[in-house]
Amino acid sequence: MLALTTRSTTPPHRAPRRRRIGILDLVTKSPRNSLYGRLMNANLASIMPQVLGVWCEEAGHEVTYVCYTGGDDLLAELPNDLDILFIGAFTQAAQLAYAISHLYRGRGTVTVLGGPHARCYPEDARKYFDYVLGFTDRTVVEDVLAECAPHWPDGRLMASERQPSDLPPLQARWKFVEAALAKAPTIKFVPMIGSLGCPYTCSFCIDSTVDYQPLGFAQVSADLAFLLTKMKHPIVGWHDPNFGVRFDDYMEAIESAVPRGRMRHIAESSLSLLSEPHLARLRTNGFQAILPGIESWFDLGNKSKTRRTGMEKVEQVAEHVNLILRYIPYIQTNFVLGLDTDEGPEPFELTKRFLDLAPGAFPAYSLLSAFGRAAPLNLEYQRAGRVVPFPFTFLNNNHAMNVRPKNYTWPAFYDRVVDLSRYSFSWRAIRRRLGATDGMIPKWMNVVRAMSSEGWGRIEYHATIRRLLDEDAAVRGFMDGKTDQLPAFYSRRIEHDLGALYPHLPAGGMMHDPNAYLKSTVEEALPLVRPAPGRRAVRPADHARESVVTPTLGSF
Ligand code: B12
Ligand code: SF4
Repeated sequence: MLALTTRSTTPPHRAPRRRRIGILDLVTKSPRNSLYGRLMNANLASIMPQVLGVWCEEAGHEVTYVCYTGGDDLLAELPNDLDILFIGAFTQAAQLAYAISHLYRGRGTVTVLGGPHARCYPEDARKYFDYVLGFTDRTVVEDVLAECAPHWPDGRLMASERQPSDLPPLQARWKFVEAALAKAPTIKFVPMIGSLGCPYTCSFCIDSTVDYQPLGFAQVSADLAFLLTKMKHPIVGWHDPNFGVRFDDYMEAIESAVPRGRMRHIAESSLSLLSEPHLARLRTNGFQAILPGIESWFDLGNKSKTRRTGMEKVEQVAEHVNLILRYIPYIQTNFVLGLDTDEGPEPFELTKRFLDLAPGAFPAYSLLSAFGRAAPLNLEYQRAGRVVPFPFTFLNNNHAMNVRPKNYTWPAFYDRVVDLSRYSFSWRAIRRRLGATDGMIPKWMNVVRAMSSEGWGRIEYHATIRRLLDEDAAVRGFMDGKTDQLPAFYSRRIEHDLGALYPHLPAGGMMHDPNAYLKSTVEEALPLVRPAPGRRAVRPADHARESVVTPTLGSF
C-alpha cells in the first residue's frame, strides 16, 4: 500500500532561510550525442526550469541553473553543496535523474523531480526523490522550499490543483534562456509559451484532460517586444501544446509587437487550425516551421479535421500539407505507429503513398507508448496486460514500444517499421524532400535530420531490434510478456547511456511497475491527512480518480 503524503512541517507563513538551489533541465538522456543532437539539443530546453529559477530568485534564494545537453560535464557544472536540487526530466531521462538524485541525496541535498516523468510516474519517482511535483505553481515551489526536508522511503507528492494561471515574463527568465542557448552552436530557438492545456481530447494525450487556458496575450506581446531588444532576428520555439487555438488573439499579439520580417517562429499545431487564411497570416508573421499531428489513417481524425479514413484521408491530408508548404517552408508531420486501429500492411503502405504525394513533409514516427498515468487510455492497456516493462530510458517513442500491438506480432510489426523508415529516409526521399522545400535552413534541417539519429540512426536501431526478435530468445520473451527478465541488450544500453553516472543508479531503479497507475485506481480509500492551509495532501490514487472521474482536475 502506498504511504500517505504528510503535511508540511514548516509553518506556511515563516520566511524560509536563503537556500543554495540547483535547477537541472535534462534535455537528453545520454552524454553521447548524435550530430543532430550536438547542434539542436540546447533548443529543446524546457521553460519550467527557467520559470522555477525566477521564482526561486524572487524568493531570495541563490540559484545555479544547468541545461544538460549531453556534450557538457554535468557534474562539473552543478555545485556539490546544494541545499536542494530540482530536476526536470522527460521519462527517457528518468534513470539519469534517479542516479543524480541518489548521488546528491548521499551528499545531504534534498531532491525534487518535476516535468513529464513526474506527472506520468509519480509512484515510481517518489522512491528516489524527496519531492515529486505534478502541476507546479509558485505556491507549490514556495511550500517545498519552506519545508525542504528529506522524505524517505517515499518522497512527498505535491501539486497545484491546476496549471499555473501565469508565468514570469521572458525578461525575468532571460538569463536562463541565454545560459541554455549558449550551448546551441548555430541555430538558436528561444522557448516561449502563450497557452496551456488543449480543447481537444485525443485519448492518448497528456493534455486531453487539461482545460485550454491562454496565459495572457498582452504578455505575449510584451515578451516578443523584449526579445527584439536582445536578438536581431530571433527564432521563437512555441511550447504551447496546441498553438493557435485562439488564433486571431495570438496573431494580433504578434503583429502588435513585431515589425514584419524581424522574427521567425516554430509551433506545434493541429491541421484543423491550419486553414488557408490562417496560413497566409502565419506566413506574414514569419512562421517558418509547423509540426501538425496526423497520427493515423484510421483513427484520431479530430486533429486533422477530417472524417475520412484510408486512402481518402491520405489524399486529403497530402493536399493540405502541400498547401501548408506553399506558405510555411518546413513541415514535420507526426505519426503514431502501432495503434489498435491499425492492421496488416495497409497503414504503412498508406504512409508511403502520403510521402509520395507530399514529398516536402519530414515524417516523425512515434511508436505507440503508454507513459504511465499520462492519459486515461493507458488504463485500458494496463488492464489488458499489454504494457511491456521496458526501462524508462527506452521510453521516448522510438527506442521501445511499450504497448504490445493488438493486431501484429512483433516481427511483423518491426518488418513494417523498418521498411517504412527505409522508404522515408532513402536517398530518393531525401532528394524529393529537398526539391519540395524552400530556404536554406529548412533544406539543411531535412537533410541533417534524415542522415542523423532521426533517420538513418533509427533505421539501424529498428533493424537491430528486428534481428534480435529472431536471434535473441530473451528479447522476444520479454517483448511477448513471457518473462520480466530484462535482456542483456537493454541493460547494456542503460549502462552505456548513463556513462559515469551508472554506478549511482539506485537499487531498484533499473525496472518499474508498468501497471502502477491501474493499481492506484483500485486501492482502497485511505483517510487523508489534513493538508497545510490552502493546499491539499496528494496521493497517487487521488490523481487516478480525478483523471478518470473528473478529468479536468487531474494534477499529475
Ligand atoms: C512542447 C513539447 C515538446 C517541445 C519542447 C520540449 C520541452 N523541453 O519542454 C519539443 C518539441 C522539443 C518536445 C520534444 C519531445 N517530447 Co514533447 N511535448 C511537448 C508538449 C506538447 C507540451 C509540453 C509543455 O511544455 N507544456 C507546458 C508546460 C508548462 O506544462 P507541463 O509540461 O504540463 O508542465 C507542468 C508540470 O509538469 C511542471 N513542470 C514541468 N517541467 C518541470 C520541471 C521542474 C524542475 C519542475 C519542478 C516542474 C516542472 O510544471 C508545469 C506547470 O504545471 C507535451 C504534450 C502536452 N500536450 O503536454 C509533449 C510531451 C511532454 N513530449 C513528450 C515526448 C515523449 C517528447 C520527446 C521524447 C519526443 C521525441 N521522441 O523526440 C522529445 C523529448 C525532448 C526532451 N527534452 O527530452 C511526451 C513526454 C512523455 C514523458 N513522460 O516523457 C509528452 C507528454 C507528449 C506525449 N507523448 O504524451 N516536446
Ligand atoms: S490536439 Fe495535441 S495537445 Fe491537444 S489533446 Fe490532441 S494531441 Fe493533445
